Amino acid sequence: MRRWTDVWLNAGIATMAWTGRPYGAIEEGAIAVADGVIVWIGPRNELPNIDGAQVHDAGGGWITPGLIDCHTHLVFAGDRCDEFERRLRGESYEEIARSGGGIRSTVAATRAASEAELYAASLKRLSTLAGTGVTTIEIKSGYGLDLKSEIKMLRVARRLSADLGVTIRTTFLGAHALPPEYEGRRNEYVELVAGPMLERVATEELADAVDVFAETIAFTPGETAQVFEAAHRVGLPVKLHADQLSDQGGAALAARYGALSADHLEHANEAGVMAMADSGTVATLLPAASYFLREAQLPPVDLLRRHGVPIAIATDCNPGSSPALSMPLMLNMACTIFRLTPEEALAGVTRNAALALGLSDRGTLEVGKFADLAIWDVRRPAELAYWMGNLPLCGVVKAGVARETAA
Ligand code: DI6
Ligand code: FE
Repeated sequence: MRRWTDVWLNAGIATMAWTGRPYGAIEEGAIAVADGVIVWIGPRNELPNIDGAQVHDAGGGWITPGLIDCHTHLVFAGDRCDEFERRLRGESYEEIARSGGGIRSTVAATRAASEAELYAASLKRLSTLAGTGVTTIEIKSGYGLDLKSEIKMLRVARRLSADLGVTIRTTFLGAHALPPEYEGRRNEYVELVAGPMLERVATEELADAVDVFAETIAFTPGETAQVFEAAHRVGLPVKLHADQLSDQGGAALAARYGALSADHLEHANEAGVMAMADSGTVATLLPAASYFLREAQLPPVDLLRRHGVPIAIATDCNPGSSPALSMPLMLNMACTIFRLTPEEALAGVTRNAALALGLSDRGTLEVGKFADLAIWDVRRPAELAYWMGNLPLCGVVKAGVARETAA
């Protein structure tokens, strides 16, 4: 038998695995780890001899899988607090976007920032988010919108993973908005994204997936398909910002290309949801964006449940529609605004978030998976979705190694 290096004891364990029990829970559990991977998990009173292993006392709370934020735009320069104030005075998100603000104003700031400045600003946000129990995060490009600046963003995202004990998956989102210099020349920009930009990103292995913002203020279904075809040619899976502000048939489009996830989905229709169920596409819901934009239309949670589409929950961390940096707050919002159960919400930031990133080595606590753990000072798992602005986190373990936490 492989030597166990570490054992965690004295906690309930929400494994989030399919065991038939709520949360896949083990009331008084133990987890043994070797080489960063879980080698034994079960009730403490069945734990074999642990001689030689370092024993960690989890303090009588609950252990969950390390949280996974599967949709962020965390690398950007500047902020859009001024637009927040404009919206409070009555302007809409779309009006601000059409008047040259919105994504374009972050593009100007991000292009102007040096790689070092962009890294420093992003590192601060990442360490805040990581300090809320996050061990894996996806980061999209999409505020560069020219070859040089998109590459700069993706390089910063890749480099960020080094110090903080967080796995970073990167997504190329060149088709986030039409850059101002391409006004009136949409085709040329889409060809640039689907051609030279994507080729460079693929050659330098800077992205793990490709995303498009399909929306009236962004890209059409036809343009989206063009980028998706190109992504498949270079062997990258796709994701889609789908049906956020209007029904663009985005859910069905994502499904047609076997997308890992379709995200937002407030205005998705039932045919699209059914297509997602068939293609195994995850629905990533972003409650903080709904909240921050005061979007009245809620995503079709009942349809997603009825058709068995896995639901993930993410921050959508970005300066325009979701300046969110706390995963436990997302759990609360997913329940309060979208009416998910606390168990569904927790599955959304663990098991289903891993699916949305195409990762089968994490997201649940089972033998063979990475020992990415979050340790919480709570009496039962539903409490994780209950508190607002309180962070009952007492430890994070990344691949078997205890990580410094802000908590
Ligand atoms: N949908 C969003 O919610 C973000 N991007 C997107 O495609 C918003 C990005 C921004 O406003 O800066
Ligand atoms: Fe987004």
